[in-house]
Amino acid sequence: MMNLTKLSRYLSYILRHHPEAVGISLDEHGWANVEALIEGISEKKKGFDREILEEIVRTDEKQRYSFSEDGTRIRANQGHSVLVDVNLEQKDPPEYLWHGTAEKSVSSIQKKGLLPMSRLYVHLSKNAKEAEKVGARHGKPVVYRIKSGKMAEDGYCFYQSANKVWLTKMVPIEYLENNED
Ligand code: HQG
Repeated sequence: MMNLTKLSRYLSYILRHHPEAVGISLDEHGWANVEALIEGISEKKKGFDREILEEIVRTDEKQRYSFSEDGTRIRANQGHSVLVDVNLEQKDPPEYLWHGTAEKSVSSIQKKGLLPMSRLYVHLSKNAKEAEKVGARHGKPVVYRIKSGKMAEDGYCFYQSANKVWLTKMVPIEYLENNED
């Protein structure tokens, strides 16, 4: 039995960052050909097949992937470092969103605001609890509350991915609040 969580991570790595790792490419909208992907992965992970891929997509806890309607293509819904346009929906954000980071990034964030770093967008969470989990991936978590409603009023664009993750290009410092403020 293959470890689906590990495989899902590998799929993220391929579909968001390194399609060339399994000898495939993404089109401008982030789509990979399903057959080529399966062939590429199965060269490295014996026994990987369409059934397993479908199970990962169906059961992924954050619904990270989507198949095209005809099932011939697959893409990650968000999180890319590769420059692709996944047809994000532009949407008015709630008054507040949250961002979890690690303590070690705070001094830089206080100077420059939130930047996408290696990804195309800054990822935001819909509540503090979720943000804390995201931050803990990088070290001792620190949670910022973002004045997203005010940002939108001031003309900044917000997007929601197919799996409902809030994204924006950057968050200037004046829209950041944390507990120490
Ligand atoms: C930090 C996961 C220094 C930022 C999660 C973060 C998320 C700065 C790190 C999604 C900075 C980038 C994305 C600045 C931001 N100076 N550091 N000016 N601005 N940073 O992994 O948001 O499970 O690229 O705070 O749940 O942690 O993969 O972004 O700590 O939704 O689907 O730079 O990835 O989803 O790290 O995570 P990341 P993230 P998945």
